[in-house]
Amino acid sequence: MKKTGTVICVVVICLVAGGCVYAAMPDAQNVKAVYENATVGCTVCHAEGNFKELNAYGKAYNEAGRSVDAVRAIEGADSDGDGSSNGDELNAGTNPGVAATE
Ligand SMILES: [Ca+2]
Repeated sequence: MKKTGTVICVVVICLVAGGCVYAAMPDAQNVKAVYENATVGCTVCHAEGNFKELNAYGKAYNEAGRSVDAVRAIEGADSDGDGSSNGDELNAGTNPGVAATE
């Protein structure tokens, strides 16, 4: 019984994580088109641990139109309010949607 629960848990985690990656692929590619060296995972746009919720960068990107032009349009903004622009953060490999990242 315990093994069945573990298998179900692993399948659910893979579906959730894979679903995020699959659903966000065009968005990740849009960011990579502008910031080739950016580390682009789910949490660039989504809240940590709650992929149904967008963080500040994700909301700005969404409102700007979810495109390569949207990435460029918000690169000078500081969505998470940590003093570094979204573009500088993506170049540096930090998360533009979470102020606590370095
Ligand atoms: Ca910032």
